[in-house]
Amino acid sequence: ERWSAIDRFDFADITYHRSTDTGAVRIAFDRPEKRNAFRPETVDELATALDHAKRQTDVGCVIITGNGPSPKDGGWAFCSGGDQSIRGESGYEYSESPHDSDTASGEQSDPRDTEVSDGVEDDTPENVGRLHILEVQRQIRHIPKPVVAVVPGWAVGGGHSLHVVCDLTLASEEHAKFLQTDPDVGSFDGGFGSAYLARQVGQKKAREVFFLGKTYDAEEAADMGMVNDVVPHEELEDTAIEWAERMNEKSPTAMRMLKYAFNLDSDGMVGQQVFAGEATRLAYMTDEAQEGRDAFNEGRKPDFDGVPWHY
Ligand code: 2NE
Repeated sequence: ERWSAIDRFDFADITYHRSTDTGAVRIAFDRPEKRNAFRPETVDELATALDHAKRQTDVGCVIITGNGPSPKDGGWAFCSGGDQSIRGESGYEYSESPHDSDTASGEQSDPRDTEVSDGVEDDTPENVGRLHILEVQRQIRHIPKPVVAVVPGWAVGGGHSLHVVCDLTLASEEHAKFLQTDPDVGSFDGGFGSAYLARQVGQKKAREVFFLGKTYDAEEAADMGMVNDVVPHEELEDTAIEWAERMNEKSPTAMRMLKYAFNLDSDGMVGQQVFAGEATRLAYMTDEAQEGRDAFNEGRKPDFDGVPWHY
């Protein structure tokens, strides 16, 4: 009753809900028997849901979590990273018939579904290994509203990096566990998963996370500075909704500008571009900018007389 399904999508690896109380959506990994490991299909679905969430102008908060417990052993997980069982030579591979009836058929069409007509070269992309979870990391980073990682269990490998890149992390007191296995499986997130983590917890601790591969419980992760709060497992979702309600009471423009301001010093020129885009949007809303537009459209010189040079 807290959430209602957004059923315009036919997702197989995630679930996607809208809060019935406040402007929040809940995107959840839904492969609990694999500790919510992601495969390329999962990543496509995440990308579709995040893009949809971005466009909802009455949604001010995105919650990313993992469904559970596992029907096999009762274990909980946020996400255990890339599914190692379908990892090929250069990345994670789609299954043989990736978009069968039991897989995603969201609004975004599968780029490999290109029709081939006589005389037209088959430009269906090959099923090469994918690492496009990194594109999802950038979506989380650039979506103009806070993203909260709600961690009900294991956050491991690429799943750990996903919580790192989210704006806030809320963890289950009993079940949340944080672990970096990247170098155990010959992988390395050399971007946000490590460098941005170091900005959160400091260089020594971030190096410890990767180099020693220790498992941290929720309290330890909070003490390190990579988790904002720890609550009893049964209170996780209510707390996430409370956070969403608090954030939804704030000025959307201020929240968006703050998110991009926080990103700016670790996003380089891209961060500047994103921040500047929002500054341009604000400028477009002024009489001054509208006079510039109108003058062009009316074929006259713009009249900026009377516009103050603010100081
Ligand atoms: C997550 C962890 C620590 C859980 O351990 P435990 O003991 O609670 O569960 P168990 O028995 O290991 O796992 C339960 C089932 O889930 C599967 C397991 O194989 C097992 O399956 P069954 O034996 O029941 O059939 N499972 C769990 N994680 C999986 C995974 N990632 N892929 C496929 N199957 C998985 C423990 O399971 C663990 O350490 N998992 C591996 C974590 C890992 O190494 N992830 C990949 C890191 S690299 C990455 O994510 C990445 C990146 O760094 C950059 C770009 C893209 C991806």
